[in-house]
Amino acid sequence: MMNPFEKRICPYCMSYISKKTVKYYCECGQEAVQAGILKKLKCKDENCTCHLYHTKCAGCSNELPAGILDYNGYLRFSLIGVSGAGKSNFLTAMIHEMRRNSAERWVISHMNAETFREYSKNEEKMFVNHEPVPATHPGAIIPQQWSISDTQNSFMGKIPIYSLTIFDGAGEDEEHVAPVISKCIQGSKTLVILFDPLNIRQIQNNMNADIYRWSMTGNLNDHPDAMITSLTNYIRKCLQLPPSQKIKKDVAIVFTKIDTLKNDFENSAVMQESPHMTAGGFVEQDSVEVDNLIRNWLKKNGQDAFLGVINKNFYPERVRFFGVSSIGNPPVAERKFGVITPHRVLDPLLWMMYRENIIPEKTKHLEGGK
Ligand SMILES: Nc1nc2c(ncn2[C@@H]2O[C@H](COP(=O)(O)OP(=O)(O)OP(=O)(O)O)[C@@H](O)[C@H]2O)c(=O)[nH]1
Ligand SMILES: [Mg+2]
Ligand SMILES: [Zn+2]
Ligand SMILES: [Zn+2]
Repeated sequence: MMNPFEKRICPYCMSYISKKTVKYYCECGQEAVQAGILKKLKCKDENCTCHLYHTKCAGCSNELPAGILDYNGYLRFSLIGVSGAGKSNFLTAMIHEMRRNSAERWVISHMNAETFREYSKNEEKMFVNHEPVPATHPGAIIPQQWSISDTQNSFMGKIPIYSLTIFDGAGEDEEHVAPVISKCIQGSKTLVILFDPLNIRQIQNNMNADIYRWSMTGNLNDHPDAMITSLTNYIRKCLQLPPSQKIKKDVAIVFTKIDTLKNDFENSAVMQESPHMTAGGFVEQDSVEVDNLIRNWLKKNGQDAFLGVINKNFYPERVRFFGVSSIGNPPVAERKFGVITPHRVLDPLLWMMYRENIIPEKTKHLEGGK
């Protein structure tokens, strides 16, 4: 459950918001004020008949999602990674999977029209046209805002609702520190760093050339440890942290496109279906197994330096490695996907929910048993 002292922040300008600081507006454009003992909202115009009010942030004047001050918890994360790492396809597949699972327990809903517009455009590309989501325009960071309701856990008739704010920018944006991105990174509870394993040259050499080409949009970034160093330097600049201090955030390091690594991971846990949703919580044991498999895979491929950079910059107990595939299978042609079966795309989000005590720890369901 949520910490009652947790501060809420505006998803647009990241300033703190509370019932006292937000501004209320009437549908007609006039300011609205709270009146009477019940603090009911009333338009300043006595004759107004709108009776429809909006809440705006006093800092940036953006309209705040309805009910944002009453949610039980807040999850906020930024997707970070070079251009072509797979951020936007991952985000689309993640929300798609959450919506698909919604019937069971968690109901995910958009909090504003912009979020739904952006998501449905990308979802159509991916799941209807079977094409990758287009590259994100530099400078165009619009936070996506979703709410997650826990329908099986009502307390005195009230269903807990959590807000989920996600920032997905363009990889190019991570080269210069712009105020908007600094704020997103500062305001994130978790940093989700996406890493495309195809950037390791050894992998390229052992892979079908077509699949490699169809899965890559950016240039080969041959020094993953240097790339991760640049990313951490960038995060530090955004947080105004000196190099001597570790970054105090949870970090999910997500290996994307693992559909191309079936020969490497064979039947190990990374390639098995995610057990968390079925178990109704977070199967820590499975997640640790996947984390180990990916770390060992990095070592086997000569990337000890990558792990070194992670250890140097983050707190080890706050780091978790994940392996996902947004499409489940390699592309079938240039800019063309076949059947789409997202693989383990909810694992990082479920880890965050577990860290926030929103979902419990579970043990793996045994074959055939309950
Ligand atoms: N094989 C495979 N390829 C993928 C997968 N996800 C993305 N790709 C490929 O990677 C390319 C880049 O993915 P994006 O999601 O656009 O990457 P991004 O990180 O959002 O890139 P920018 O918006 O430019 O920063 C896509 O066009 C696909 O060709 C995946 O799960 N498997
Ligand atoms: Mg993108
Ligand atoms: Zn604001
Ligand atoms: Zn009015």
